[in-house]
Amino acid sequence: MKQLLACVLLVALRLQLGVAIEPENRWDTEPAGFVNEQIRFWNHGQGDVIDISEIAYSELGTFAGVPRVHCFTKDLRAEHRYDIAILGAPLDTVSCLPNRKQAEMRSELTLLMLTGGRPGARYGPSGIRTGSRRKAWGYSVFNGRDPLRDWAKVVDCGDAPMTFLDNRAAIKTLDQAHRSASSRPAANPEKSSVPRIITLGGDHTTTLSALRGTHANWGPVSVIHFDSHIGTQTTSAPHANAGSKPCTDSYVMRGKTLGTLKPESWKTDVELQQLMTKIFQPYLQVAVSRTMRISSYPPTHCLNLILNSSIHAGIRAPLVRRKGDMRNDVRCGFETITSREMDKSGAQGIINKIRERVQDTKVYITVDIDVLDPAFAPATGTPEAGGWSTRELLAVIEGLEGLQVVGADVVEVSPPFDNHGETTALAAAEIVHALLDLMVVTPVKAPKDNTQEL
Ligand SMILES: [Mn+2]
Repeated sequence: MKQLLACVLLVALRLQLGVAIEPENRWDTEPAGFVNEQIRFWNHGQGDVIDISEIAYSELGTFAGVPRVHCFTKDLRAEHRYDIAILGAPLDTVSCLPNRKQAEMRSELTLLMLTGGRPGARYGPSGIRTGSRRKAWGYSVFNGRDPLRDWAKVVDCGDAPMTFLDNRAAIKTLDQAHRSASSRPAANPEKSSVPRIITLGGDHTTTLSALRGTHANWGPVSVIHFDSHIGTQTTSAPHANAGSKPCTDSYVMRGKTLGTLKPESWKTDVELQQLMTKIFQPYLQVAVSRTMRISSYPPTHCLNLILNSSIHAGIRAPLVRRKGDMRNDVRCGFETITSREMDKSGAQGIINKIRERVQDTKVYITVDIDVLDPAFAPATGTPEAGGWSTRELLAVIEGLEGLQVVGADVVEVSPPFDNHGETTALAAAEIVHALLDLMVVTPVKAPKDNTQEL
């Protein structure tokens, strides 16, 4: 009761002396960004001119309000340099093969189909940016860091120009966009030699381009793959019998879907063949030697962009083949953590398992938003009930601090299916922010060989 009285008295006193309270006393530490601007507005008097020259939150909607930079220009002057870039990949390839006959045709379109259930991932980049409006500043209560006020220059490249009329052209332009955005000197050469990219999908096809771009600068990587689907099933006849499901799953994880095409079918599409040759040839030798060591699986099936130390986490979607899918998955270099392991070992157990798997290799983290339960991420192409909460996933990601993260993405966000509270967009933005934090806290330098041409 005494405390209540004291509070009332204090409030009354403050109201009376309101004008005497210095604005700077409102804050313990230096306010920043949005807060600064708010103070500017609060403090203005009649006739004052408000300085709007440094207003940050009224810009066009880049991710977390970071500067927009033209990342596809050949102009490499300082203003076009950065350390970490957000790159939108607005693509969804929704068609699935309706019958066996078409499956047997193995058109290249088969290879690039991802989102089987709900289209709309092409709006993912703008949706995630919208969800990031309140991420412009702020120190984490968990680790005390703010990745946007640290050493790294973080920028938003906008979206790669991806046509929805031709998947091959779309992927090619995304390849180019990744190459361009990541093949320039970084802004802080003492910390990082070339920029690292966080891609906003787009469906999971977009990960292939990102992995190609990552490989070009960093070599093969361990992939930490958060998803409800394993994504390594073959795009062959079985999926003609199983509805849209396998289409959903057979995205081009580490080039695997392309890799499972029979060589003779490559010849049906010269352009695709050239594309594959061009892309895969430089690191075939690495891939073959690794593949040969891990299994007798034909090297043509595993043209690794990734290392045999990759791992899925959050898996729960049904398999097409009772045992064959997982057998194939192991051959492709993956270990699997199912969604229910969260109940048994908790976030820390999962963190330990991932760390044990990837060791000190360079890692690429790909987050399919459907790793979350549809309660936390309803807006996605292929929702699977029984997933992790947003908090659980964020805890796992944050637990990966210290790993050498050289690339990342958040894919399969389909804003047309989000709710009014933008639940999925908020979760996705938070995840991107967490990935960004991992990159900032652990700078990684590219091998010298890969930056000579810059
Ligand atoms: Mn998925």
